[in-house]
Amino acid sequence: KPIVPAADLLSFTQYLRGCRRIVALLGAGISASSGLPTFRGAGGLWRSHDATSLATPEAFEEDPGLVWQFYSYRRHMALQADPNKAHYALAELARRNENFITLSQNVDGLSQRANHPSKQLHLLHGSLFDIKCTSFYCDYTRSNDFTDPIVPALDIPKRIADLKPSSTDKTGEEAAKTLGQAIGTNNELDISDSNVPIPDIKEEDLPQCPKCKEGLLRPGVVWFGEALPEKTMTAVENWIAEGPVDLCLVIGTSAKVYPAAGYVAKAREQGALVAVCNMDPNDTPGKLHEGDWFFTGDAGLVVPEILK
Ligand code: BJW
Repeated sequence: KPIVPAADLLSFTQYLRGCRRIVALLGAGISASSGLPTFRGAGGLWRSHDATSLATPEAFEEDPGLVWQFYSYRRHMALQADPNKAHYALAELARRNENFITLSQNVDGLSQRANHPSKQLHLLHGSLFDIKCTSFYCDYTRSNDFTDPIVPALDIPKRIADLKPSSTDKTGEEAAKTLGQAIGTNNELDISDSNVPIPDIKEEDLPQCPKCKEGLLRPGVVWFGEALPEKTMTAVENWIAEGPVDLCLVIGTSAKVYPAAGYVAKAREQGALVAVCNMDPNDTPGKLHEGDWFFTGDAGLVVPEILK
């Protein structure tokens, strides 16, 4: 059953047919349709922590064990999730039109797993499956590491389950008590639930740099206050500046984080009309202009319908 109002769908598809250069900005909402949590609003809490407060160098500095548990959980969830019809529709658009690029703020690998042509996919905030050294003096990185968990100490469900109820370790007793309630329908322990006690992890048990043998490893994502990958920014900015841009799709993002959100205004400067797809009708990238579109609803349903 179509969910987009017929008149909007008609005007959009007519315009789309005449478009040459198109850019899409993706946010966590597109992957919410695949069951992954967003950052802001409902679902933006991990245990009792605001997800954005964990995505900072300061949080890692203060408690690398906690931040690694957050990312280990997110890596696991992303690997369990499947790309949805919106990821596939965008990948298909990229195959049909070499003048279409996707700018993804997401780190979950779902666009790649939907076979989005990689030359047309720019990862603004890195990837959960890239790993790098935290040492200022070390340049160690590795990509596409899908090991889950990345080190045995981050196999939290197993560590908790291994703890005996008779243990004198307080974490063990508490864990054993809540274990029954915390195991979800897929028989997995949900460590995003703050009622499930998680152990402190010793720094030496966290992922260590094999090159410098001094630094801790960290996820290859872009945290607040960090620069986006320079090559990616240059490629995106050059592509937009070449102009004209006919259309900017803004899908499942609150468009509050810069420089990513700023690319919408840059596309507008090159003539683009903007089409937003979001569950929340208030989440627009600035004011909408005459001729723009707002498609309210689940990206997993709306995007395949408007790109059909
Ligand atoms: C659905 C749906 C469904 C739900 N269907 N829709 C200019 C002005 C002001 C501030 C700044 C500025 N320039 C820079 C800043 C500072 C800062 C910033 O932007 N702060 C703002 C918050 C004010 N930016 C930075 O720090 C950036 N770095 C930088 O600028 O560096 C400068 C520098 C230069 C040289 C040297 C050093 C520094 C870096 C930003 C990095 C952001 N990182 C994170 C974490 C990534 C890793 C990880 O995933 O853990 O990126 S934070 C988080 O926010 C994540 C996301 O990619 C990003 C955006 O969030 P997103 O995707 O929009 O998610 P939500 O949750 O906000 O929204 C979801 C939306 O989906 C909602 O609208 C829902 O309604 C909707 N939705 N279900 C459709 N089913």
